[in-house]
Amino acid sequence: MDDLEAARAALAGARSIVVMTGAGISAESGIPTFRDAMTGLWSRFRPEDLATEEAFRRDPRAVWDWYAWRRERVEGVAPNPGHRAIARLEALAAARGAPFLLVTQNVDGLHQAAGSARLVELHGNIRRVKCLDAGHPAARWAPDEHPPRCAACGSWLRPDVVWFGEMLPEGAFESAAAAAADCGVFLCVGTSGLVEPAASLPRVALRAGARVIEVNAEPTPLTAHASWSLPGKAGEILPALVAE
Ligand code: BJW
Repeated sequence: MDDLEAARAALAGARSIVVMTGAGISAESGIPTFRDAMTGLWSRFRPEDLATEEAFRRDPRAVWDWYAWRRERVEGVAPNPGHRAIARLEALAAARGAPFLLVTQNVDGLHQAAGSARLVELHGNIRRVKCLDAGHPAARWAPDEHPPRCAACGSWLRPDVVWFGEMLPEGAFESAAAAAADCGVFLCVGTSGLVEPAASLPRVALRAGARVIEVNAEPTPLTAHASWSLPGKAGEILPALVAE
């Protein structure tokens, strides 16, 4: 039995499943990853210049415009076969009564668009906007302001994503960690495993005795510890891994 076969059998019979995804799963939908040398968003921009509250306070226009550009890009793309395979995995798990949780670091909403329902967004969602001071959600804003102001309190609007140095959404990490500590199989897809605390989740699963499957185009710090490492593109491997 090769690794794909063995991993497929483990997934099909798992008593419970946690899937964690990163930017790699959306790469084949046309969304640049963060750290890939040639195409990563931050090969052109330094993250510390854009994805922190300090950066936003220093240059609110540049940060707002960068996220506006990315939001537009996200709204113009569709889920790929990798996203759809994960939604199918959730349906198959539900059909046999196995608990399932998808934990995504992505802010693009493509898992929901593919039909995933049981999911936790660790780093927020770029399609939502809230105000900087009070977190008031905003559904519309003045398009000619960069950034616009909150209608409720007048503070700047910002994307509802988690920047470096910020806490994750309340309860998000706790739900993900509890599921990781109690799963039979943990499937980790398209993440470099460099950003904490998300990167700790496969380690939590391994310590609890779960089988860990990694799908990634490149080796990561997890690769040597995974039960099965499946190198390649998520959009090609996941449909084969989740074949009925
Ligand atoms: C493919 C593919 C294909 C390509 N198929 N694969 C412990 C130790 C050290 C530091 C810390 C620590 N704990 C916390 C920190 C600080 C910090 C941190 O982790 N820093 C590191 C850089 C070291 N963490 C935080 O600040 C977090 N908050 C926190 O811990 O709060 C508690 C706290 C608060 C205050 C003080 C102290 C503690 C928050 C982290 C927020 C991360 N936010 C971002 C931006 C979101 C908004 C936005 O979109 O702009 O989230 S950063 C960015 O990285 C984004 C991603 O979700 C995240 C992870 O990236 P990901 O998904 O792994 O993407 P890449 O590009 O890195 O990797 C892509 C992978 O795909 C590659 O492996 C490719 O090979 C692969 N691939 N194509 C399959 N087709």
